[in-house]
Amino acid sequence: MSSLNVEQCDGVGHITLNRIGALNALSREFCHEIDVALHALDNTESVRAILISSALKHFCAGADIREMAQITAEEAMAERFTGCVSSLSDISKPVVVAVRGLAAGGGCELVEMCDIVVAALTAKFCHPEITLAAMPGAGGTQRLSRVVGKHVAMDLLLTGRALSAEEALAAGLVSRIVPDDQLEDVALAVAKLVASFSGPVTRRIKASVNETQVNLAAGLVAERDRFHNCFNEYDFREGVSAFIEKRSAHFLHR
Ligand code: CO8
Repeated sequence: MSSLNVEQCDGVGHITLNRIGALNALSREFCHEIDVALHALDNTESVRAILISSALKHFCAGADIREMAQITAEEAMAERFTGCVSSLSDISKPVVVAVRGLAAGGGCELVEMCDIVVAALTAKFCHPEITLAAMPGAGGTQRLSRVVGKHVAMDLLLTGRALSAEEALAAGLVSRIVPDDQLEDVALAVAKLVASFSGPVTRRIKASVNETQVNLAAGLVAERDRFHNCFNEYDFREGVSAFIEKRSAHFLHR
């Protein structure tokens, strides 16, 4: 079965994440597949809005920790590895995301790159990178802080705690909350509504809103460099090993 399903309907290009067995963890291969699908839809004239959802119980468990355990610091730097879909924030068309279950780490960064966030009532949002002695590398420190403000962002990033859908709505990370059994229908209806409006204008609105993100590009580069430094550290190797071995991490603070 494919790990990605792409459909088109009424001006909406719909990508369904379906990497079974790893909760949509963002391996390099999976990220590449998503990147290719996103660009194909961005370049398809009949598509005026994109919807991303998950076929699994969780939206996305973040970067693929098993894969990252194999990557050296040199490889991470050379590849500009972020453990995340890199091109989502460059997509010119509006992107709606439907979040069910957990959006964790790189999965939460994907949500932060989208434009309208529809969450199931039981959805949760977190940045647990700190529990691995890691940090966001694809915009988590940058976009999250701009959306929810410094103090909520620091709480999430430094403690790893999850926000409920209601807390995420109050903090501005989520656009709207719907009952779990209505998630896909409502998110698709939102995407179809956006797609029913003038494509050039919705793209201009998106570009204009994104221009409010002052200094985002420089912040993303600085964050990525700091993220790559994690790969050189003992605690990071211990953190990812502990996850894989299903045990608590014992950090030495170096
Ligand atoms: N990568 C690889 N495999 C994963 C991941 C992941 N991120 N998350 C879950 N899996 C695997 C599990 O190992 C498990 O595999 P198996 O059945 O073979 O043991 C399978 O998916 C199902 O997972 P669980 O049994 O744990 O499912 P639960 O419903 O009990 O729990 C959770 C779901 C809460 C999502 C739990 O799986 C979890 O905590 N996952 C890790 C979440 C996380 O820490 N994400 C952040 C990753 S780091 C990141 O995204 C940003 C980049 C930071 C870089 C550095 C990090 C190393």
